[in-house]
Amino acid sequence: MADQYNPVDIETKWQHRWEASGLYHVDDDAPGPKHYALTMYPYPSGDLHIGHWYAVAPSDARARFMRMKGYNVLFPLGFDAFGLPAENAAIRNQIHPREWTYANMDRMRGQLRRMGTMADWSREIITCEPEYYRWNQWFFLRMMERGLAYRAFAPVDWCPECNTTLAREQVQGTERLCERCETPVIKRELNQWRLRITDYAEELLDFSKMDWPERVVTAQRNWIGRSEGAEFSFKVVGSDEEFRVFTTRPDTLFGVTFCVLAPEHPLVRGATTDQCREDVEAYVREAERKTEIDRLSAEREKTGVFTGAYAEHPLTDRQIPIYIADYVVMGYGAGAIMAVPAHDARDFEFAQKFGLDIPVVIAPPNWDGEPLSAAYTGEGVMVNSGKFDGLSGEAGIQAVAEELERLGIGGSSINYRLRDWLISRQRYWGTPIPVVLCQQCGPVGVPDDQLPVTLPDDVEFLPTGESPLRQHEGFLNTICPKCGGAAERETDTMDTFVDSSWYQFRFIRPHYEDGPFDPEAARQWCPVDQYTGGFEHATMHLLYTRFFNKVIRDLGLTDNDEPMRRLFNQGVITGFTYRVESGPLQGQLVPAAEVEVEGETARRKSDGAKLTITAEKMSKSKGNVADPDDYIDRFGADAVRLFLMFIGPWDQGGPWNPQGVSGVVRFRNRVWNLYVGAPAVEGEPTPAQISDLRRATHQTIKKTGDDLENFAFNTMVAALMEYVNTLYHVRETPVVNHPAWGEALECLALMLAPSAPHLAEEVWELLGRDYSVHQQGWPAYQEELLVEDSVEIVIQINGKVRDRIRVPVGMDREAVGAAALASEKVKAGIDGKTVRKTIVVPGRLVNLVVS
Ligand code: ANZ
Ligand code: ZN
Repeated sequence: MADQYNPVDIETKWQHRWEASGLYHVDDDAPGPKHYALTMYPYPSGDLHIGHWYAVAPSDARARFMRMKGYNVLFPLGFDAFGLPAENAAIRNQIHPREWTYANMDRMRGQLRRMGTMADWSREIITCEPEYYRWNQWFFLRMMERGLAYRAFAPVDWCPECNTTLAREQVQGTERLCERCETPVIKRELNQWRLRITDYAEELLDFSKMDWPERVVTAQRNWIGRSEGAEFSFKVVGSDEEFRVFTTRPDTLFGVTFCVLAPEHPLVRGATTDQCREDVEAYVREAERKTEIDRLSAEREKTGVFTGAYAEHPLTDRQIPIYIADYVVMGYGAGAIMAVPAHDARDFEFAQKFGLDIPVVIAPPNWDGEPLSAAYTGEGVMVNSGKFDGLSGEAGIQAVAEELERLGIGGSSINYRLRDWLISRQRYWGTPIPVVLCQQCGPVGVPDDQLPVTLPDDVEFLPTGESPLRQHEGFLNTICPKCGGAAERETDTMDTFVDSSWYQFRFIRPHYEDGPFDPEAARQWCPVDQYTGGFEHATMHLLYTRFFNKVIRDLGLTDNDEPMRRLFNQGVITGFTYRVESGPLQGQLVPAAEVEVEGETARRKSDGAKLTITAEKMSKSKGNVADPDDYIDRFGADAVRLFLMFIGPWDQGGPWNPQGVSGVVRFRNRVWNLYVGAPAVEGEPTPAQISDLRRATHQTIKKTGDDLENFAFNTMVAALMEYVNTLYHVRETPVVNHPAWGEALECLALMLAPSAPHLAEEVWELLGRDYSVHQQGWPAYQEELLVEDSVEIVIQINGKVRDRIRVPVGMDREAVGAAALASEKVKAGIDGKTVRKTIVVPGRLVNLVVS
């Protein structure tokens, strides 16, 4: 056997050669149909962790496969370089966010190179570069011109002690305390920018032009949350005020016994009577502190207070008490409801608690006129509803909506759960919103020729949480582009999700200067053919990017309706977590380094205590984090790539098993040994030996190709392993003297190229072939070679298995029976007795009845 495979040297050697020869440079005009493969770019947190590897390595393998299939493949990488962690690091470690971010990117770029990706680094994008974010600003201005970007008051989480806004992740626990000083967080209204994604709500519900996982489509559909119903106004008794409500059940209008305003509703202050004011104000303050998720939860006990005011029922002359309650939220519908306790569970609970009437207006089947013990939300006939009695379902809903329209107070309406996208962040490390706030002119967009509005470097990082831009006089003070008077710049920056909403266009020409992207080149490459990334982005990034694409289309810059034709969501890598199984320390975490595993059981090294094993999300505190660098130093990138693909179906993820890696390392070494030292075998192979090998080769080509096509990386690796086992048997036979053996070794190298690119390149060279294996086509299989020409037959004597033999496919029953009787093991099994009966199941089994 030759020297050992040295992955680190071999991988470094090829990485240098690939780079020097520009192997992965993508030429727009190269032959072959275009294929744009994109994986969600990483946030430069400092280290490429195993989750990044799990996202990138299989995507890279798939892109490589497509390249071998003859496509001109674009597979770019870049960095999501703005964001809060950089700013926090700045406050904590007195290092500028820029410095921190660039150092991290350097390190991660190095790690990505070590992975052996086919990324074309000349297309890299870095979102914190002015040449990138100026185009965020440009898009913002185009949206502002079209009314798609607007400023309105919106609540933010605010710490009254630190005097600052807090990001969601800085608000802790259900208590909602400030991360820094543990003061209860309150809501505060700030004037903030939003993008009008709701203008596209209806079109965003059309998923017909893309092939995305059903799970993502469902999540987006629910997030957009389309409801059909009616919207109309109630008049407040004894005043000119009115308020609107949205309902999905106008057919229940006669069952309204109270109305509820959201505590934030603008009418609350005016409508509340003096007797009720104190209670109402206290309730409003309390509601401010709760999250919307809490408030809408069906399980929470309903609370509320009476405002002292009444509304006029539009169809009867009843006067209806107006309450405020936190289960009604301001951002949905009209921020107020008509409450129908008999037919809405939340209203039912509220009415019971406050002693309000619960009249039935939709008769449940077989209803006897008795009061209800719970809300009836099903179908039924309208009752107690005047001239509408007897109608049901859609007809009732229609009829009441038409009546509201006739009265001129409302009508049918469609409501979406989707809200406009709030992009203002009171942060430094982001894209400055390109707006000047002028006392005279209001908010004025910065003219295009003054872009980019550059983020100044010389700012002070104080832990105030307020953007350091507010303290930067040079940035803050400016002149109004419209009237020339003194004015201030907007100091909020944009949500970093803006950056990734259109990045696929920018990758194509990352340094293009005449616009956000080169429209000609984009026409050629877009849409993205295959996008990969995590499911957690289903309702944020994956919705924002669709919205941006539609805006870009409406600006005339692309013809595509959707940004990404296909999407695949990879799963999550978990880590084995060990805890003491019993005794006084039961449940205590034990770091993996202190664990000894034997088969299925784990024990603590120090005292042999038995441990339970679970697979959990990796985290430092659980001691179950796998550090990819460490594994690459020891085993090389190919082994880690192969192992990640082998773990299980890619969309399901699974536990990182340190022992599993060594299995893959063994496989890799076995592959290499096939190329460096075959023992000489004398003689001529039989035709059967040759055709068996060729069949195995061509079946494996088909299997691995199909699997790569379908993202079934785990079964692809398994098929390669099985094939290598076959080759180890074959190399003991004279087939090694036949061209079929050469074909096998060549095809194996090609089949390994997507998943283990360094190993494949190395063995390709050992075969004496010209550089590079990555410029070869994917091997073609021959259909006629796939067919099995023999089958395995099980031979039983009196129902017990005695032997297995191979016979030619299609052999007749008699001949199969005779072949069975010729087996030495069968002869021994019969042992002189008489064969009474021979049962042959063609292609499967022979049973001999013997006595
Ligand atoms: C009266 C009614 C009667 C309702 C009935 C339901 C059943 P979806 O389907 O999710 O759109 N609603 C409206 N605005 C609200 C708000 N801002 N906060 C909380 N709840 C609100 O839900 C629409 C229903 O949710 C509306 O229809 C309204 O209650 C409530 F038998 O109106 B319904
Ligand atoms: Zn002005």
